[in-house]
Amino acid sequence: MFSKLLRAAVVGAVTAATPALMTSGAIAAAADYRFEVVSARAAGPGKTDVTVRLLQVPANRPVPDAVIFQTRADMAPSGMPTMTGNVAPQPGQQAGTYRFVIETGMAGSWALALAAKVQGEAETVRTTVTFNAAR
Ligand SMILES: [Cu+2]
Repeated sequence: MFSKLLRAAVVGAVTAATPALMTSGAIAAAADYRFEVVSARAAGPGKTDVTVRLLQVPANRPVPDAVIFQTRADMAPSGMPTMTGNVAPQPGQQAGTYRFVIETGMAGSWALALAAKVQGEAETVRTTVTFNAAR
């Protein structure tokens, strides 16, 4: 009951914010999903080990087995959008978590943009999260 109400509230907010989608009759299912940072730890010189969780927001449920097919790390949050770092996928530790070792050659705030396919969802899920690199 509660999750149904929550879902209705979220869908309402999404359609209100995206009138173009309303006219086409589509519901932005991808907006039901979000990546969030679980941890960002130094992993040797110039590297950061970043774990994110993919959540199905209305149910607040982790989503396993998503296929992350696009990644980009850059220092846009620090005013350096052209400074990028290589992103190497690693095995996640828990279902619904996804892990990367990112070449962060400079300390500061970094952005990690992710594009993923979720089983049963036609739309691509895209999220940009930020994390801090110690070095
Ligand atoms: Cu930089």
